[in-house]
Amino acid sequence: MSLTVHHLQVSQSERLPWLCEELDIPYTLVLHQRAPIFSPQSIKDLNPLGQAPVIQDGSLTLSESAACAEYIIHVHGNGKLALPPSHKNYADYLYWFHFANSNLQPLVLMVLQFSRIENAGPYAEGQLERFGKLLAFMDARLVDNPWLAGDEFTAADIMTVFTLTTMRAFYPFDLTGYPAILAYLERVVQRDGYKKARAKADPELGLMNEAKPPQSFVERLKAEGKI
Ligand SMILES: N[C@@H](CCC(=O)N[C@@H](CS)C(=O)NCC(=O)O)C(=O)O
Repeated sequence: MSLTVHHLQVSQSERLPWLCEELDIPYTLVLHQRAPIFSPQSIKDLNPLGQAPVIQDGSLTLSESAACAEYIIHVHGNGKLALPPSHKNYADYLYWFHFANSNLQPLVLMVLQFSRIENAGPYAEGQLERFGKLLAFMDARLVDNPWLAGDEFTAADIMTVFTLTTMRAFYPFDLTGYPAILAYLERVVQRDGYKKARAKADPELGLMNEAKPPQSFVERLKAEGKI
């Protein structure tokens, strides 16, 4: 079977080309441009929810980046970048792999929506406070661990990094107060797999690992006269 990864540029589907580069497996990368903010018809034709990523493998079409990542790892990657139940860090691996899309990314999306509402109220303030706690929690984890699951780089890192980098073009949070996260991102952007994936998937984007947030995606569209 031959694997095709459909990547919506400037989006969390960047995880999958990065995974394929790290696994060093053959795949075809199809790039889709936002139109101008949401998915183009080409993604809607593949996924009724119109969300990326989408992968295709023979007759299979699959979405949800965590599901796609597990599929690619186990069907094409010989289990590499996932930790097995026998590994001492198995539970850490599971925790951080799921934390990315079950906690961190939904919370960022929530605080992004609240940031657009004036005087959003105590619930919004509570969520913003929780977001700060969550970053501090990740920072503490990364003080003594080079990678989220422990000593080894795993798919838990691939699931997480988008929210700390490219997502900041949508919700501009500053990482100045989180030195261990910044040191972690420095390790990430030094990886060949990350650099190769960025060059193929989003060549016009910087690495976005600095403390200050990158240029806003919406501001860029405005400057280009697209919205
Ligand atoms: N939980 C899903 C989220 C997918 C998702 O929301 N993708 C965004 C990209 S960041 C998207 O397709 N946005 C375009 C749109 O909704 O039209 C996953 O991890 O795959």
